[in-house]
Amino acid sequence: MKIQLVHPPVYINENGLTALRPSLPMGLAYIAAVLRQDGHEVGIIDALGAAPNQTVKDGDIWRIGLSTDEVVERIAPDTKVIGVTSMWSYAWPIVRELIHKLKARWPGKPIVCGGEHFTAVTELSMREAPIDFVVQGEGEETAIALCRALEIGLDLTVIPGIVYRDASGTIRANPRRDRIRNVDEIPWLAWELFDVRAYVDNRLVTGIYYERTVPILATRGCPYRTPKDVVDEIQNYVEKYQATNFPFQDLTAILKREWVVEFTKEILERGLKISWQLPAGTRSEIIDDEAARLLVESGCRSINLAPESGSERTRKHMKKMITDEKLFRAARAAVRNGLNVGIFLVLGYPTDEPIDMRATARMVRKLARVGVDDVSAGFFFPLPNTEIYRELEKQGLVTLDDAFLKLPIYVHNKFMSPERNYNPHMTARQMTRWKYWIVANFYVNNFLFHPGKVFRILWNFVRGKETSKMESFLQETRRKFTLRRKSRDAKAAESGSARSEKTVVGAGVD
Ligand code: B12
Repeated sequence: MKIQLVHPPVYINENGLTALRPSLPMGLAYIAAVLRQDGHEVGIIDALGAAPNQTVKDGDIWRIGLSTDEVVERIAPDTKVIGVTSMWSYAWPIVRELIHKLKARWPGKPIVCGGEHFTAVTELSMREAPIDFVVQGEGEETAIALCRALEIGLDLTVIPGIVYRDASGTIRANPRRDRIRNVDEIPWLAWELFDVRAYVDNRLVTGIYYERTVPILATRGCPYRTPKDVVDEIQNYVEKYQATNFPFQDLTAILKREWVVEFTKEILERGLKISWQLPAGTRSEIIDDEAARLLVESGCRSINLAPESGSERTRKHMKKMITDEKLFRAARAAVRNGLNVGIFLVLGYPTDEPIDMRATARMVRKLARVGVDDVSAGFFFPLPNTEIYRELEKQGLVTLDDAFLKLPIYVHNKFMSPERNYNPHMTARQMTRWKYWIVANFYVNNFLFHPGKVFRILWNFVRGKETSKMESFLQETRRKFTLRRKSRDAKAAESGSARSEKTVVGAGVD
């Protein structure tokens, strides 16, 4: 059966302070692999990969990728099922628009949706868009079962993991499917159906930019793939695509020490000359001198620690188990062994008071002195279907509308705005001041205590290289600046030639 899988366009916040951008859709590439293996003909319409430089202003942010109309037009008429992925709820207004257009243009083709967004806010998605099926959670087994059922007309009520409309239009949810236990048996991703190069060349990658990049996933919730299987996959990309850099996409890729040791040894034994990174938060309990040394020897370049706050009280509210002692032990070991270390902070959690912000400022000063490289301070936003969301909902502070869903795209804005502030103890303006104060505390101390870093950053800026988030930020700023200048020049040239054409025409008339 012919199935068309769609990676929709997404929002991007060009005004944000960070270089955080969307990247390759791993979920869709996994689904493509299993459906192909099951005998289907799978086509991909990747709005981002097909037009990585196409940005259009939409309110105070931008859309990136093919337009929704362009996506709809690319659907092959003989397609039997359309699959749509969405990882982020903030992209819902675009995805919803796309689904409406898909249904209007291709009313007979069932639309199957999957990804973290659809799993988190299934009901709202089904209510607001003409979706036929949502696949909840891990999608491989459910997608196979559903597509088989659609192909030969089997009973849908027995397929775990799907939400659908019955004959009367009522939304029905079947029981959830168990997680895949033998994760090594999941086929590797079908990257050959995507333009991976387009992502890499346009810096649509996670982590620090080291060119030939392919993302990697080591876990599926709790189950870990065996280190051998992960390294086999890496080696395959090295041989097939001459890839050299592998950012892990797992929320916490390394939880188990033995896993890290075995993984790094496997890379070293095979003599793979690669770089790899842990862009999401890493459990600091794992990082001691020995672990950090193994990480560096096997090519790990950067890790991130996620204390989120310097205040023990706030961390307790967030249910963050990290202690200062473990955080600093990990930071020291990582820095000593030559890893690039970033720190993630969330500012303005509803319980945060000025005293907590001061504690965060104190913590980042100390981390800067230890030699940590970067700090990333985002404003707090509640995600739908989380505990804090339900608490705020009870207090009547949140409504599940577009403005709310779009909040995360603004977390790295230059300024906090009053309507996005969920903190009753500080105004948006105060929050903004705290952000700059905390970031300044970090970098001033960092540069004072490690003046060599200033020269490294400048030198890398000049030669267009990046080894830290600050350097990525500078390269990204330069890139934006050059793009803007080019588009200004092109517009000026266009209006110039239009003017001279007019003059020529005018001359003719004369
Ligand atoms: C890696 C990652 C990133 C990477 C980006 C990777 C990328 N490809 O673009 C980075 C670091 C850039 C990132 C950033 C952000 N992220 Co993020 N990220 C993740 C993370 C850790 C893993 C995603 C992943 O690749 N998973 C692996 C794949 C295989 O799983 P999957 O996508 O879920 O796919 C499976 C199923 O969903 C399903 N499926 C998926 N698609 C389809 C399609 C069909 C047709 C079917 C049938 C099934 C199906 O099958 C797949 C295989 O089992 C998730 C956490 C998580 N648990 O998923 C958060 C997560 C997706 N991120 C989240 C958020 C909020 C963000 C940010 C908005 C945070 C912020 N404000 O800074 C930013 C936005 C960045 C931006 N664009 O500006 C939230 C989204 C919640 C929501 N409802 O919106 C998540 C869920 C984490 C969380 N806190 O709960 N992120």
